[in-house]
Amino acid sequence: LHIKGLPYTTKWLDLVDIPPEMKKLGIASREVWDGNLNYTVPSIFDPNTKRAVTDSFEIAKYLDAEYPATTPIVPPGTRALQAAMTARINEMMFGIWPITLPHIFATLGERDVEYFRASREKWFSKKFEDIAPTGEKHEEAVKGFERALGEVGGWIDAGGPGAMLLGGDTPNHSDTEFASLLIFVIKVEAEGSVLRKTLANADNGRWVRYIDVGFSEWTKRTT
Ligand SMILES: N[C@@H](CCC(=O)N[C@@H](CS)C(=O)NCC(=O)O)C(=O)O
Repeated sequence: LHIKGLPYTTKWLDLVDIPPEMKKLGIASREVWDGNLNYTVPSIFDPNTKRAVTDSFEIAKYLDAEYPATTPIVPPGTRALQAAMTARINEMMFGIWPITLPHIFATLGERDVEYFRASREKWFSKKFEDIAPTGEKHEEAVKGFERALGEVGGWIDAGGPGAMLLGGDTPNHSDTEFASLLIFVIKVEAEGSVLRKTLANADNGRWVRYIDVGFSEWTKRTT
């Protein structure tokens, strides 16, 4: 919405309020992440068309179609490619997600604590305290993250000399997914943590520049 310059207001939700709010908008239950979730954010309600749309890729495609005079997020011919890129970015996210779970847990509001513990224990079939990897498994996950950063860097470089973003000069949907992952790591991990250090130092600091150059304008807004 920022990239397109479309005005909006945000309704922040506790996790436990996501299903009832989505139902209220008329969004159907669906199987997300192997059926571990049925309702997710982001979702939008467009007062112009009275339509509710869930899933970030679907939202991006909807906005491109409904507001064709705005910057396209999924330009023609890039759907398949962006589906592949976002699948890899999600895989990258799931590689480090177990490390971040205890830190997410520490930020939760009181109403979400019980839900978060129970849902993640079911998801991983493990006691919550045993989900985050330790020792070699932790190191492997961090190395995988570093490798994946390099991989995404290679995709950007394949865009030609001077390319800063996956979308070239303007962010595309894959950039928003990737930047969200990086910003998530920065917000949820403590400064000086292995993941934060990896992110800051990998590929000669290119990811700090990526967020600054590509996304700082949009990440300032928190409401
Ligand atoms: N493919 C979906 C994934 C959305 C998703 O997983 N959202 C998470 C938060 S980032 C969520 O809504 N979680 C709800 C919960 O954990 O109950 C998208 O791109 O929108």
